[in-house]
Amino acid sequence: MFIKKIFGINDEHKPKEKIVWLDLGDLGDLVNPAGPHEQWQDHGLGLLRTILHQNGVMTDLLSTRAITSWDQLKPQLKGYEMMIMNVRSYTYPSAYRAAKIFKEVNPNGMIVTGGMHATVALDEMEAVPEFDKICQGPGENVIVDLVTNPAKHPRVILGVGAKSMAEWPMIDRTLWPQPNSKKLAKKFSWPLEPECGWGPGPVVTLLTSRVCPWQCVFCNENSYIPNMGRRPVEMVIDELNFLDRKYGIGSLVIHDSMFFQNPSWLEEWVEKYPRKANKVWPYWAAARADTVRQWPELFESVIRQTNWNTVSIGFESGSDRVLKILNKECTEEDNYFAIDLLTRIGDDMEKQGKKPPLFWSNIMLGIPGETRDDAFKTMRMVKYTKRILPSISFYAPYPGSALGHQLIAEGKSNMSKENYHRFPDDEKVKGIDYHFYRELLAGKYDADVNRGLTQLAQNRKNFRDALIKA
Ligand code: B12
Ligand code: SF4
Repeated sequence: MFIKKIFGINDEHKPKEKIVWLDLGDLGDLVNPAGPHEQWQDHGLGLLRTILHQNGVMTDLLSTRAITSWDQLKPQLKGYEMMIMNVRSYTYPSAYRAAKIFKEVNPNGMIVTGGMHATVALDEMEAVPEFDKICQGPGENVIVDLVTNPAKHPRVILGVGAKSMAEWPMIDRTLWPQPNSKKLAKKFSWPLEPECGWGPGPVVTLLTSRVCPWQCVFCNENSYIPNMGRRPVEMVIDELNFLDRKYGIGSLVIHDSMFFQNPSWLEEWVEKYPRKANKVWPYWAAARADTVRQWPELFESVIRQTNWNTVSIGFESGSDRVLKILNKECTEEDNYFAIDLLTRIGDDMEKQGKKPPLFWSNIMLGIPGETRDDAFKTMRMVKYTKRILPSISFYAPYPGSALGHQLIAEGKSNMSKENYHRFPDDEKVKGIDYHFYRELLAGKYDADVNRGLTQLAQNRKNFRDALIKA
């Protein structure tokens, strides 16, 4: 009972405020998480709650990740006049279920929603009568008015965002949900975040830019996230130094969809981060193979001088045919160029007694149109890479993306409002031979995959564990 009281897992939760923000995610992710990435905090929630509180609109916070059964949510939600949620496609099932529960216990209460899913799948949001307000697009310049004067707004609202991330306040990280078990709290480092194997904790997750301008058909977020200016380098460093003084930082995860873009910003980063940050913390951040090939010197100096030690690249596929299907605008050659360059830099750093950087490599399998030979080439590229943390997933047709919309329209998507998830073994598209892919990952086709690889590369095997929930 004592532990239950401390961490709030009880039926006695009493509203302090009239409004509650419900953080969304799988049950138990802040109690006994299945993996590290489920514990990352939601920057949309953090930013908008910060803005609300700075404007005197106070909210309580609850989280579906902090409970372990839906029954626990009912008594917690009772008594609120308003519930706010940031709904992404992968949290839509939780939002849907929570909305039903909220209305059951507060029939006169109002539910205000926003987030990616509202932007890309409005029809699905509108079909849920419990969602009283649905805001598409960015919310930073509309949230206060919407929450304080909801009657003024129609059911579907077009959000208003900042022109530049320079206008965003620093997120008050204490407004994020806390881990809800003694065991997790010990290693979480709240209000910073736990380490996930990329760098030492406490971890600071941050965003320096919002939109990636490319148009990969499985993603193309620039079709639904309005363009906005990048956060100035100095502001990023000031925030990090502030957090370091207050909590102590171990490493960073830069959540930008595409960190390695905009050379002038990166040059300034190379110049200022090593000089002005309290410490040159190692970090995880994303690039594309073609931008690495376009600006190899810049890539090398960002790696060497700013301690960019986990380079996330969405290689996606090792086959030109599939890269074309995906409109990745990267070729097999670009991919191998980036792999060879990072290997060379890593070997050199190792010789100097430094920790070599490695790839966090996003790979997709089960893409419509992919042949077995394409998949062998992809696995061959994964095995070829010397220093790699592969993150492999079966392609999922998300709304918002061109290919996702097409497959949904053709009735080929298996994702539904009860299950939008990307569990490793989920079969997300009709007509894909998932049995073959599972066997491929288990090594059954190693003879085909290994063709042309050195013995050392051939020895890298069994990638079933690399299938992450993503
Ligand atoms: C960081 C990130 C992650 C992190 C952390 C997620 C987290 N806990 O927040 C990790 C790595 C774990 C992750 C994982 C995944 N992610 Co992700 N992720 C992102 C990323 C890069 C940034 C999110 C972010 O912080 N944005 C900044 C904040 C400020 O924006 P925001 O939350 O959308 O909020 C704004 C508006 O939506 C709006 N708003 C939000 N809520 C509300 C509420 C109200 C009332 C109002 C008025 C407005 C409003 O106002 C906010 C300010 O403008 C985005 C891409 C992007 N650039 O946004 C993808 C993105 C959200 N992820 C996506 C996906 C698909 C995934 C994965 C399924 C795997 C993948 N990458 O393919 C997994 C699923 C994880 C899981 N099962 O739990 C998609 C979602 C698509 C969709 N249709 O919903 C995105 C858009 C990327 C993409 N283009 O594919 N992700
Ligand atoms: S997959 Fe990566 S490169 Fe392609 S549009 Fe999305 S964020 Fe940009």
